[in-house]
Amino acid sequence: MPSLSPPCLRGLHAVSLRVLCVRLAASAVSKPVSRGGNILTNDRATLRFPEDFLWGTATSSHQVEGHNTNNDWWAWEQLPGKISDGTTSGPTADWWQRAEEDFDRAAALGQNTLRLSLEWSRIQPQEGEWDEAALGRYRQMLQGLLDRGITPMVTLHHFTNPLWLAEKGGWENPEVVPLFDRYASKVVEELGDLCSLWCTLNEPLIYIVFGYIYGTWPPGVHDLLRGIRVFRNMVRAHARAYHTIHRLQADAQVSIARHLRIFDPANRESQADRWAARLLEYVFNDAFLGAVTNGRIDPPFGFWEVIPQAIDSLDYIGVNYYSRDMVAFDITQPASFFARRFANPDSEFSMEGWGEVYPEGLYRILVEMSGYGKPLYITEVGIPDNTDQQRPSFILSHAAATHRAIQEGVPVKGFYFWSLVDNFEWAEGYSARFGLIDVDFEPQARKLKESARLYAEIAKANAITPEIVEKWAPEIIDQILE
Ligand code: IFM
Repeated sequence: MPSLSPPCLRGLHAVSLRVLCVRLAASAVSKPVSRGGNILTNDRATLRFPEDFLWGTATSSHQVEGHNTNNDWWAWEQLPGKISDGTTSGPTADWWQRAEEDFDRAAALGQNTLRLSLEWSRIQPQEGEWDEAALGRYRQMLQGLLDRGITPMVTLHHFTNPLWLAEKGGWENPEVVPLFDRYASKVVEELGDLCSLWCTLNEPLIYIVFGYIYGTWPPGVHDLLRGIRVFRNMVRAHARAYHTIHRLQADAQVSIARHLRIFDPANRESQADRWAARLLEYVFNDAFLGAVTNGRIDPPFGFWEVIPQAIDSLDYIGVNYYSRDMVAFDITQPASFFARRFANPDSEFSMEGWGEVYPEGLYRILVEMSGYGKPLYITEVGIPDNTDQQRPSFILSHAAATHRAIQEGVPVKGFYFWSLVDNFEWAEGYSARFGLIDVDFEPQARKLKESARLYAEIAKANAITPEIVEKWAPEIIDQILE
């Protein structure tokens, strides 16, 4: 698709230049200035993080609140065959009643931030109708976090839509732009005194790919053109809400939590594989970020259309990082942008079907994203691990990758592990557990996993010490500590 090259490469040259500067700066100084540092203990370096670094966890309303019956996901779950393990979200972690109990646990674990999302369908159960009690409950939750010394980060849209919105076409309908703006402004008017870190949208490309291309999430569509419509409306909705939030709150920090993946060519010698990997990287990682930074919607999402409101509409970049895909060119897969994706067979894997464990990828993404010249928050990083065997070394290796980026001058401000508690994992139901805290959903019983204790040691020390690594994952000490 040669028509892609000119605009996407133009955007990239500016970013790549800044990435190069970060790398040159890192190689020119032996020690970083006033950021995290290295201190030698027992012949191994302790990796210290910047003083005001945020350590926390991320969640989303539908995955933890329970009984969100008024949204499109609830309706979808009730359809036979939609959830792989046959479950429905049901009460999930019951945060609508008992979030504060888990906030206590987060605070005891040394976490000083928590990312949660608001459920639009609770706040606005019908078009034009606000539920003051629901807003009151969110007030209570946010105040509860602040009372525990936990800084909230609030996401406005994390995959679920009120039924009334879904019925009028959801994100395909351009009306969603003013509707989302109204919702955002109501939230900031009501809750803005309790929070200044905002994510308008969570993982827009994941939402589009699963809902409109694979069709495994609501609305269950297989239609790239309809997905493109959603992309454009999401850019517009984000841009408009960005300005509204800033009008209402001078010190707001507003962004999007972007799921960013590494796409590496299966065969680096193959020009076709390199091209296919680059194309996926552009479509999945870069196009949306390009639109909300330079305001331009490029092919295949639009024809170099400029949306002035979208220009420079990110105050920071929210990075959700999970894994990498190896990419081989495949002429038979035009609908997948001529790409066949698979996990690197020579690597460590997480649970079947969830791909490779690749901490280097987080470092690479952070360096790449630093090219946008904005602060970065790792708004999610996590692993499905039902036995908690891999999670401790995963946390250590990904925190170390973050430290490495900070050492090189990348302005990473916080690390939100996905997730605080086990919760409803969308089309996988309860078959994939991501929590630091084990939840037995029937009696609503909690049990700290070992990885929660490890994460607490890092958060409380604001560092990765040799003792921590020796205790929790000695097998990777040589990889992460000098
Ligand atoms: O559970 C999801 C979350 O809702 C969005 N990011 C990825 C997580 C794990 O799949």
